[in-house]
Amino acid sequence: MENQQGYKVAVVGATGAVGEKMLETLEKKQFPIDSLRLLSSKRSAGKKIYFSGEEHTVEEATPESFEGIQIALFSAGGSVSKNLAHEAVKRGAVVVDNTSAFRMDKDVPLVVPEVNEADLANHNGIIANPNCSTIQMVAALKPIADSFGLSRVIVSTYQAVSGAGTSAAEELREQSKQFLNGEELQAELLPVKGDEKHYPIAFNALPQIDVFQENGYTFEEMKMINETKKILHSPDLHVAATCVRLPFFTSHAESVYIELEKEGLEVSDIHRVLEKAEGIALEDDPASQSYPTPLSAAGKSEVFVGRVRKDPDNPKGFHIWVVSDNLLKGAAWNSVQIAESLVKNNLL
Ligand code: L14
Repeated sequence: MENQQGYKVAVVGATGAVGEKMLETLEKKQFPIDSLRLLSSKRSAGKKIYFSGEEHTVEEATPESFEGIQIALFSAGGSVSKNLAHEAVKRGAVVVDNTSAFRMDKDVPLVVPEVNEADLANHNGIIANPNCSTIQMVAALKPIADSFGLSRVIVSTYQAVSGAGTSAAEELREQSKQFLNGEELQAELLPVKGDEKHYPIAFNALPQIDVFQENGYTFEEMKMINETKKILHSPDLHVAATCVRLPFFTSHAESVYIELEKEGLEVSDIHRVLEKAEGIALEDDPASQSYPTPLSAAGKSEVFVGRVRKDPDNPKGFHIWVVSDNLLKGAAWNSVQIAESLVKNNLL
């Protein structure tokens, strides 16, 4: 590492569900930090957070907060990123942004290091961290696409409430108690904060994550569609998504149907490339009922893959089941991994 002292790092959204995991991940992966600035909205300013045994006071994020900062990890919502990311860049920081604010911008690399690390070389100060559901899916698809060619992806997701923040997790907790006590369920937040209608998530399944678009898909579904094509450099790839929220706290699961260019492959062929792939853990043995679940993946960095099956009617088709911790590989760990990669490749 060039700078033995470490880097001047800011975390924006430090008190949020992802921010908390970013700090845990920086600590756990021993990212070289010289100084750490914790930033948030005005509402959370003043809170105390311990990092590596030292107390830090959270400050309100302003343009001046980024004076002297080298790496800024943003996860405080799209509007904060739109207001402050360029201010940070202007002051010399490289921004890793975990919101949808810049993901589809042409001059912003959208990166999952195992998949398209080389795209970082073209950054102009901002690097976007993809959507959580997209990250785990492309991590599993990339090695398969490289070996066998990929022409179509149809995904249905089973997503945890923590993706919508700590208040959504709290809503699930409260509604679960209400349900078990035979009380009426109070729905105030999900499926989308501020949207017109709210539905209970406890003991339910909601086919809406993020707001509806004009074409009838939700924004979460369109993020998966557009981001997948961008990350895999495959504008012609056919991608369709249905995103569903389920009542568990951590990890997203995905049922992914893929159509390959190559015909007549076996499950063992798919297993072979996944076993060798970086960041992927294959857990697939029907004989021993081995497959990943949201609970088994929670707290882990890997993307877990199981239930690989041949389509009985399409010689190019396969089904796979992909599970990963949405706050780790889906957010915090991927962002820190991008920061590590920037350091390693002298791109700060
Ligand atoms: O686009 O509500 O990064 O679970 C990912 C989590 C949007 C919200 C993103 C959720 C967010 C989504």
